[in-house]
Amino acid sequence: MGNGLSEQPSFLSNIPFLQAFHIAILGLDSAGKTTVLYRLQFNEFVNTVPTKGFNAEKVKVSLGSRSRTVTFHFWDVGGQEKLRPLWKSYTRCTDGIVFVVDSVDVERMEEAKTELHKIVKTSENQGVPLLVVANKQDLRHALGPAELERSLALKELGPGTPWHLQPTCAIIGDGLKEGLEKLHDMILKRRKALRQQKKKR
Ligand code: G3D
Ligand code: MG
Repeated sequence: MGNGLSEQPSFLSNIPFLQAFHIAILGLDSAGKTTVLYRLQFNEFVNTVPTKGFNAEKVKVSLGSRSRTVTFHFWDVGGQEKLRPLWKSYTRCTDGIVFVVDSVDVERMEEAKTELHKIVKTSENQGVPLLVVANKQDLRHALGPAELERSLALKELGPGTPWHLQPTCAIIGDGLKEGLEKLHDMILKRRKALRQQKKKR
């Protein structure tokens, strides 16, 4: 399995608007990962069933005030406990991680935090931009961004991991585009920094 970039001639990787970005969508089961994916792909709500393995979709999204079309390869990986060891394989060479959280599932917030920190801190994922999707904001009792930032201990991820927390409602699509814009910006910034580091060597 390779990421989109490895299939592209190297000159294309220097032209940001021609690139496809490889993104792993992770999170506990029932957080809303597949709903996020299909909302982005079809621009409508799709009734989901629990994901047994993974869903892979190539999605074109128009981003920014100039409506640039950006292609993302999303890998939506099942979040049940027995599937989580697979997450590592899907984040190998990934450009970004989307971690979806059910903002009302207070009981499993500690578990979500543990899984999030585990995957972000693996050596392959050092510095990979992270979008935390604080989903199900339409529900009463949903935790707000500040509470989620604290509960998930996002500040403890350290300065090496660029992250953004985005409140969303995947059912109607609220917040998803804004979140992707931020992720896209973080990815481009990281690539630029990596290119500059390479030149200095
Ligand atoms: P997963 O892929 O992370 O396992 P799913 O999660 O996308 O299958 O979603 C799990 C359930 O959460 C689904 O409901 C889905 O409709 C619901 N859901 C997803 N996003 C939102 C949201 O923003 N708000 C609300 N209220 N519900 C959401 P069912 O009933 O099919 O289990
Ligand atoms: Mg799913």
